[in-house]
Amino acid sequence: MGSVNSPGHKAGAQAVMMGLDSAGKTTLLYRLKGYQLVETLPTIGFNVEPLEAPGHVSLTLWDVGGQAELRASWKHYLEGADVLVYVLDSKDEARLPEAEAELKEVLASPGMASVPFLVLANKQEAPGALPLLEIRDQLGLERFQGRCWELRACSALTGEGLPQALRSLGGLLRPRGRCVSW
Ligand SMILES: Nc1nc2c(ncn2[C@@H]2O[C@H](COP(=O)(O)OP(=O)(O)OP(=O)(O)O)[C@@H](O)[C@H]2O)c(=O)[nH]1
Ligand SMILES: [Mg+2]
Repeated sequence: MGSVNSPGHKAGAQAVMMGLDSAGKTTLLYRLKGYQLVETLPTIGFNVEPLEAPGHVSLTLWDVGGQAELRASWKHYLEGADVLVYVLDSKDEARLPEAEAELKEVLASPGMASVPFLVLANKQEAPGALPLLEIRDQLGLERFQGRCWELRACSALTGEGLPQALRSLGGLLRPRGRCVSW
């Protein structure tokens, strides 16, 4: 059973968004809601919003704070998750190994073996952002061949790639058909 403040408690499709601090999760959440760009503060705890994905897919998107000291609580949000959204800062190459290690740990958590995941390479408009191919290789995403996952490029700042990200999210939540990775 989930706690009151976790996806396990809610009805409908539950999407849980994680990633290192400053990856752009909260900015993404509010951009996906169609809000004006807002100045964010590091998230302590979580933000949550209902969303509609294409194909009449209603979901609840949980945006969980990513600072190192908060990551021990991530497991509580995974309970009841139907899809994981993992956000990366594409211009933070130095912390890509840390992001990869955290993703690996999340995917190895109890109950996550059959949960599909969407990796969003955010901040793609920023100078020096790593291209998608390089991110795929550095994260070693190819080794997840038995799972359902997708990798998308986006920018929460410009809005580029967000409709595609939402479409991917809806697709991953539909009953399993073919899994397209990217
Ligand atoms: N250049 C650029 N900056 C972005 C983008 N998305 C977010 N940012 C900036 O990145 C910083 C961190 O964004 P947040 O949305 O607060 O990051 P977060 O992942 O929610 O961080 P935590 O809550 O600490 O886990 C802010 O200054 C945002 O304006 C983007 O697509 N491009
Ligand atoms: Mg945040």
